[in-house]
Amino acid sequence: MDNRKLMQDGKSNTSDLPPGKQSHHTLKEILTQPAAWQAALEVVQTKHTALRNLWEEGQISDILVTGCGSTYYLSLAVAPLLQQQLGRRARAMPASELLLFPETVVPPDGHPLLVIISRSGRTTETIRATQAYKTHQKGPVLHIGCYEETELVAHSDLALVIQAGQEESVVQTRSFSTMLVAAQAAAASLVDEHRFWAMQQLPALGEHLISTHHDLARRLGQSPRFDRFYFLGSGLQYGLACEANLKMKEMSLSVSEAFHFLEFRHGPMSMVNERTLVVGLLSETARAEELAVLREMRALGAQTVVLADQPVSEQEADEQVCFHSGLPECSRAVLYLPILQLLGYYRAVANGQNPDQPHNLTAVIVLEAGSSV
Ligand code: F1P
Repeated sequence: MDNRKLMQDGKSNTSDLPPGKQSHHTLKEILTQPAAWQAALEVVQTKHTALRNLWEEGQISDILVTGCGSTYYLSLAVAPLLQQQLGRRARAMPASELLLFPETVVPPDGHPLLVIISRSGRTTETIRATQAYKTHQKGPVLHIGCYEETELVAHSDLALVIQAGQEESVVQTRSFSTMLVAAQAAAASLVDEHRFWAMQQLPALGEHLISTHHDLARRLGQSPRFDRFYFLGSGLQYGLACEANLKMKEMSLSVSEAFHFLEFRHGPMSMVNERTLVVGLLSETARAEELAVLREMRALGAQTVVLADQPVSEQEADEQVCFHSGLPECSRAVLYLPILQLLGYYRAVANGQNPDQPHNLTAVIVLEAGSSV
């Protein structure tokens, strides 16, 4: 893109330091994210009345959820959750699709709510998509982000801004999980106050998960056995599998992909061998079918890791991360993230990469005024 002007979002570039001396913002941000989840719950609580008014007065027919990169994958995780919880058709798309091909993603009629997810609130294609949507649609706009006083906040009817999610690292980790908690809490607060209050357990559950399984993530991330990684997730977990894949790919430059569980059999499993790590983000709904896929990949030589709320038998997987939350699937998606983020972080360090400043990437893609995208 000849006139694209990439903006460093004031990030400190630690790659100038010798590898052993780099202090990584990314690790600190991964380890401190549970505290930011508490802040997200408090923001949703303070905005509850405004959220309810937006929902009840908006005569919402559909829900569109959009973002870019990590926040597009967050949209993929949020849209099915909103459809399931709020009983409206919900669809996720990259902001560039909403901007460039609106007739292929915006319903021809009705009164859609547009949920705009953006850590910075400054990504040009997200802003332009929002501006175009407001010009042509009569639907309200809800923004979920980490910065106040941005263009996206200005274009939104309501903004859920969690400043505690802000990061020094280019890579989204704490911001991603914090915005996910805000989205899940917003849905819960609209349909079931008990479910919203039950989410107060998430920060403590996250702290316990990190302290219990940090070593597993480091061991697998540093293992020389693996030269390819596959993240499998279905239903509410597919978007999270895509984000786990992006963390591995952008931080460590590894061969890595995400698939729906059963889709993996239809071709991509041809890549599976003894140097493969297959990570399964288990659901409750399709647990048996998902475990069958993992057993097959193990038989092909892969090492398998299961992340689930309830434990599996040792015959089902080589390693497992259990949340033991007892929370419904729609409230606990964030618990999959910290260990997956740590896996990508330790792989990056093992590969001699600087996770704070991934190769070729910047914190925000800001295009010059008047430029084409
Ligand atoms: C969107 C985004 C990030 C990505 C990178 C470049 O930013 O694609 O998801 O990790 O930082 O920008 P935002 O709109 O969520 O601020």
